[in-house]
Amino acid sequence: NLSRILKPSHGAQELPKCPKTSPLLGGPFRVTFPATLTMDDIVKKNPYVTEGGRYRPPDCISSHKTAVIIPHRNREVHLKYLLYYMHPFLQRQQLNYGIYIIHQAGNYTFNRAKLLNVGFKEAMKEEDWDCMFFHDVDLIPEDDRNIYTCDKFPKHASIAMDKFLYKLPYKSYFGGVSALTPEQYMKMNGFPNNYWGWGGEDDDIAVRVALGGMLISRPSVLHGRYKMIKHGHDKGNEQNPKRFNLLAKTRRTWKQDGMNSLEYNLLAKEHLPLYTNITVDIGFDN
Ligand code: UD2
Ligand code: MN
Repeated sequence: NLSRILKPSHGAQELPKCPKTSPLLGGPFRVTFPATLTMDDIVKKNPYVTEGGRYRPPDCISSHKTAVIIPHRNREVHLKYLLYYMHPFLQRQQLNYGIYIIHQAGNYTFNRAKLLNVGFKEAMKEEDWDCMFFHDVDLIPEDDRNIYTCDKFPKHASIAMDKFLYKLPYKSYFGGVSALTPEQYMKMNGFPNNYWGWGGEDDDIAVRVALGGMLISRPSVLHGRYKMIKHGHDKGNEQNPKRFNLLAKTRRTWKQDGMNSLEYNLLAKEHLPLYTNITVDIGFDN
């Protein structure tokens, strides 16, 4: 039977499964910020990254599908350095991954948690991700063994940051970088939509984890290390004066406010060489 002989062989299906621990992992690495780096340099350094900032290992089948979701406005330089480190870092972990930048359009007050909700929704429309990493643009991991996969419980990954002298600032701290499966995310109705400006939303998310009946998982303090690129306070992200009042009400509001009440206007979705850029109008506080 000729047709059978000529059937194209699907190379990808013949690849072996990736090993449980990637042989490409190193340990700690030094994070510096080369002055002349351009986006084009980063593209050239990552020949296996495909449009939209997607990657799968060329030589084995990974059993992990991780989306990295980054809230963003007006931090182009931070974004460049994050991408410079993040792509090779995730590749050494042999993950299938995609990077999404959620760009808040306009000049209204910034809303990190709502942008993360948008990122979750839009990323899940594209692919059946099994783990979402919610990632500040200015945090660079410093150790390969900080594995970007999800745990049994929502994971807080950035537990040891240089700005807090590599210690957890307080016990329920959940800011910076966290990772949830879609199931964990939906169990807590996602993140709050009503924190406009700086602060409080990360604590609200930690409370939601508990209200959703879950614990917080953390990597080893030796591995969950990050450098935060130094920055001042952004214009348009002033401290949110309502944050304490909002936090006091989370227990009563979390079931009404979150993924099930999310409204936004998608303005653009671009599959750029190093990431998928989602530009969104999320409205404003009233
Ligand atoms: C802390 C938390 C952060 C968040 C914030 C309070 C750490 C490491 N992180 O960060 O997760 O809870 O407090 O809201 O402790 N952003 C922009 N453009 C802006 C403003 C913010 O892109 O104009 C994004 C960006 O990804 C940034 C993130 O929002 O990393 C958090 O804002 P921040 O870096 O100004 O706040 P920071 O460092 O106090
Ligand atoms: Mn920051």
